[in-house]
Amino acid sequence: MQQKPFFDAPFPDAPISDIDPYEEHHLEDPREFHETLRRNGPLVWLTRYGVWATGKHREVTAIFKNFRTFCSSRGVGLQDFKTEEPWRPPSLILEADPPEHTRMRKVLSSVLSANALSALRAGFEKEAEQRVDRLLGAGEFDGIQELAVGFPITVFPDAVGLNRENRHFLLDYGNLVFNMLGPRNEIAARAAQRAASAVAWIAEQCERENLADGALGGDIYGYVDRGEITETQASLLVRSLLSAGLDTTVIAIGNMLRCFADHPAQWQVLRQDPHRARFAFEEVLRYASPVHTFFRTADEDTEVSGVPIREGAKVLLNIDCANRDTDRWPDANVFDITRRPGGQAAFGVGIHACVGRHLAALESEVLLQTLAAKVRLIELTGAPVPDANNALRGYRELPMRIEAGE
Ligand code: 4MI
Repeated sequence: MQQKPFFDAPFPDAPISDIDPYEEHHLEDPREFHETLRRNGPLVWLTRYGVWATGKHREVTAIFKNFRTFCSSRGVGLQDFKTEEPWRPPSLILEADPPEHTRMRKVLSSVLSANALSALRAGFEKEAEQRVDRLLGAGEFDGIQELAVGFPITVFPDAVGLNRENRHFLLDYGNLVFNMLGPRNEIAARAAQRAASAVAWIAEQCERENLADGALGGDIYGYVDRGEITETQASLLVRSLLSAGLDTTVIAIGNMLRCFADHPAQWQVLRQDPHRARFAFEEVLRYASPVHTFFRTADEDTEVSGVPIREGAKVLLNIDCANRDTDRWPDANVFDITRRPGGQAAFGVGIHACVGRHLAALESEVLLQTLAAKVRLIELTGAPVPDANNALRGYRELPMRIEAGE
């Protein structure tokens, strides 16, 4: 048998653990890893990977906010871009620090502002209504295929301005992007195999001539015409939309369906007052965070909550554990859409906090409101099948049915 790697603790008496959070069973059910993080907190050294890890809300938030010391330009996965070659040209926004990050962020945040997106709502509503109406007569169906994938895979590429062919490549590519944030394990290898044709296809879709006018992709190229970014930068920013925009919302919607199937009383609370959809979505993100892990890299010697951290150290930020931190929310393990889940970390915190969050919220909110208006009951009809991913936590299958009701 292959010897497991072992990275010595960086100082005597450092809290250490040999748990491997990237084993498939931990990715599918993180409770044991979360327990390890809590027991050893606030930071624990993972001997299998030679990285620090935290799942405390306070430390996760503090490290996200301290973007100068804990940089993103050395990669936000397990790999250090300073010492290892990234698998693709780094993202100009996710894997960048100020001042370069700031310029790119400005472009995407105006293209993706709540205001710029409001014109999309009516089209999203129409698509959601047709889909829900069809499923009301369908009996048992797979909530992942029919809703979590089916809805965003139509509205999102339309919003970006992609043509209609080969859209399934978007899922394969996103799956690869997120799996490559972890170790080069079996899961990453399978993702790479599946995405073999998707990588070149994505690069092609990012070119100006393949993007419809009057959609988000074209809006990004508008900044080239005004001399604010180069053509190459524009294509990489479109790549960021395509990397981040689909798998995340697919997982979020799947997790949302599971939350409400498991908590029928909360479904009734929402149906009484569909305007709660926006808060409900935030609570889903807190309770079942789609992105479980991002890293930062210490770009200088520093310390966090008394723990010394050396330059070059990677820190694993376990977002879904932080979002269940009972020091932050005494009833963190209760799914309650009436809470104000302010401070939940699923979109990240600080300068890198999700720039596409208004689009994600619009998609989820429209689907949720449509369901709330037409559906009395969301019910699982079989066991959900978890989808092990090195950075995302969600389901591959969600057998379910929905019941019509005013
Ligand atoms: C939040 S996930 C994510 C964000 C940005 C990118 C990929 C994933 C990118 O490629 O810029």
